[in-house]
Amino acid sequence: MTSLTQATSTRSTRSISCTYSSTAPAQLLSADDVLAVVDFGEPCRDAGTPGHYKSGLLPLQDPTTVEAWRSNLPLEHGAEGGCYWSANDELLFAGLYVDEQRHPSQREAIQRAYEQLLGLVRQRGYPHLIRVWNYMADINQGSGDQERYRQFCLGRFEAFRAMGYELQQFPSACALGHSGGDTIIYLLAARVPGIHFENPLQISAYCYPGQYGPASPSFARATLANWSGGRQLYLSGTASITGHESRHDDALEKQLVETCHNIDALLQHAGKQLDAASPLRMSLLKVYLRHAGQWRAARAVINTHFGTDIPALYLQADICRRELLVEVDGICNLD
Ligand code: 3EB
Repeated sequence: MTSLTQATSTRSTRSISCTYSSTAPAQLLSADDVLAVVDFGEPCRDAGTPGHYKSGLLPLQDPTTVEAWRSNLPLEHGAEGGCYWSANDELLFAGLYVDEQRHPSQREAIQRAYEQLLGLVRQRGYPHLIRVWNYMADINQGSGDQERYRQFCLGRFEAFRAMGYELQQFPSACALGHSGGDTIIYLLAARVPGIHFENPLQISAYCYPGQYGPASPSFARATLANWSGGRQLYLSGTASITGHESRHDDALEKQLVETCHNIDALLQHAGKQLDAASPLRMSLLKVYLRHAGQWRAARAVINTHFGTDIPALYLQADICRRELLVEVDGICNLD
């Protein structure tokens, strides 16, 4: 079994790569090839350093694990319009902490935050979104359409609309609940468009019926980026949903098997569309669990399904639908 983390000295052979690491964020960020570090300690709060994102999620296996994003191309970093960014010739990684207290409502806070991020990516010349990560406190708090996840979806949708993005341009994404602090939104954007994919077993999220909230979630099931150093497929958070309905309420193993089945279907579909010479295989996995105590049970299912060679990070996080216990995302490096 390969170890979860890799040595600090691993230089990327790609214009972007992601590995799990146990090296301290400050040390990682001092290297000239590091685009960004996503830190999983709590709380979610502005670290004051471009490229260092404190997500507020809790790693369940090794508390020191961070996500290290590297590039083999020259990098530039900056802060503007309330956003941090790091970029090379092909792509831009940006993040924004949202202090909801400074806005009349959560919905407006999220809409403004998305408008700032979308404004930044355009202004810097990377208007095409590939992947967005959204982590917020108390994601399931509030009832009916007032639930925080649903209000988040509304704010995000309004921003995409205001900024002129079509449904077909929505990127892959995930939206999860953390243990406390601000909302963080970070993203990967490109100079040229990616290719977005839907899952044949699921209704497109942006077409979910009104029972799930006042605005459908704005994301694609996966996005392919065609970097100079090789193609990458970014998977959205995938859960135990078929059609638009959650399956296997409150049964972890069954939900996870359904989730793996959804990922298989998505990879097969994308592979066929891309005329891939061999079946697409996951290169990196992230497993979000509502209940920390279930991570070993989850790992057993993941290992059976994907084998033990793919680095997998287990995190405690609340899933956006209350009945869901687990969600999985990841990256597939194609060539
Ligand atoms: C789902 O399939 C499960 O709102 O950005 C997965 C990925 C989910 C992204 C989002 C939500 C989001 O609907 C939840």
